Amino acid sequence: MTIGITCYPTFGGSGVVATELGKALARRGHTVHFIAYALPLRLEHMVENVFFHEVRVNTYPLFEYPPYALALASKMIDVARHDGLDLLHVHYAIPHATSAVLARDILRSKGISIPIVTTLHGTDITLVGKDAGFRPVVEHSIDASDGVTSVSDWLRRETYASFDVSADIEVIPNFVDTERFSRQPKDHFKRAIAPDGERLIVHVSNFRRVKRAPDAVEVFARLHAQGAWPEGHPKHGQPGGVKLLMVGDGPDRMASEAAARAAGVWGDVRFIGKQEPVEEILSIADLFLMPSASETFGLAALEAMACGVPVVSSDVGGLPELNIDGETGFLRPIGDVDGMTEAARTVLTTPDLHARMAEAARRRAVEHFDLDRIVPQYEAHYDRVVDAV
Ligand code: GMT
Repeated sequence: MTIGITCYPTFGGSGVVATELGKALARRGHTVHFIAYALPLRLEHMVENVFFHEVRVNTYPLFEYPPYALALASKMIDVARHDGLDLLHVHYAIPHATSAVLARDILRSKGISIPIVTTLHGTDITLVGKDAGFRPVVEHSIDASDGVTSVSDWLRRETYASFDVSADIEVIPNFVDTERFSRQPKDHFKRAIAPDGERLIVHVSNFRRVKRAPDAVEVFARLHAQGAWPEGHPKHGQPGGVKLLMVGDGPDRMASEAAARAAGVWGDVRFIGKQEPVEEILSIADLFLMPSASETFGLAALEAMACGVPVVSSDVGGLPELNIDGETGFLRPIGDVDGMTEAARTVLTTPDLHARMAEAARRRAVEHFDLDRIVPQYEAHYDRVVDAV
């Protein structure tokens, strides 16, 4: 098939999923055309059958707000016509699904039929989409799509509960390349950060409010004060024994840095900004913290699990579909910093439990969320949609 993919090309789960999907589809013989305002972040190498079309919005003094949705629809029409698209797959409802519906309807009026598939990722539904001003547009864009998928069962239920939509939403969970995301020998890197054999805790996010990044620092500070040296270590029972890596950047970075200073753990926390390849960092992690207030799926946690890292997360949204409490890590209520600290301490100080959870995390990623298991589900969805129009 020749497939057009539109996504946000930034550090964000939906863009990562869209880009990895496009690359995987290309490896499986499809031709993929990315249509976005910038080159998607993980589209770093030239691939023979992958193309990129930049959406440019002309500025004009009259436009206080550049009409991106219209520029995107126009580019979709252009690519569909000249590159012979069989299907357009858009990630994130706003405004991508809306632009796609417009593009499809214009093309249809010219006798060209191109079905569209919309994948819902979360904040398009939970935050942005519930804005009353957007509601009718989001509902129409979902219902007018030829196929709709959601990255977790929770999001599917949430969409039906929050919106008046009747589209049949298929759950196709997010995925990870478990070959690329696997534990690599990076001991020198680990020794540089944790020279005394401290356990390394990692948080990866875009530091938006919803991620509650300062909670990760707070959990770390409490663990540090109580001590998290593993059983059998000469310092077991003493304070310390942990280091924290904060990966990513965004609005709450300063608040997180302030929390680390206020708690007196600044010397044991490193804020390292946006990083690729993240699998190298995850390869030296002992625990992943995801204290989010809302999380449709938690792709960053899945990438950690694939690298054999147990996860302590909040029990919100789609996280219980990914992180199995007591098996691959622990789930605690939003904002339960004490509970998360206790859970993290249990995993870090009990080597047997840590090894069991690390193995279970990797196994769950491989058995349920591997790219080769999930990408064919998208292909089957495309086939059904194309056959139906
Ligand atoms: O989490 C974000 O702020 C980014 C957002 C996005 O749309 O890029 O992530 C959402 O989609 C990811 C990929 O499907 C999911 O793994 C994240 O859980 C989801 N984020 C939220 O629901 C907050």
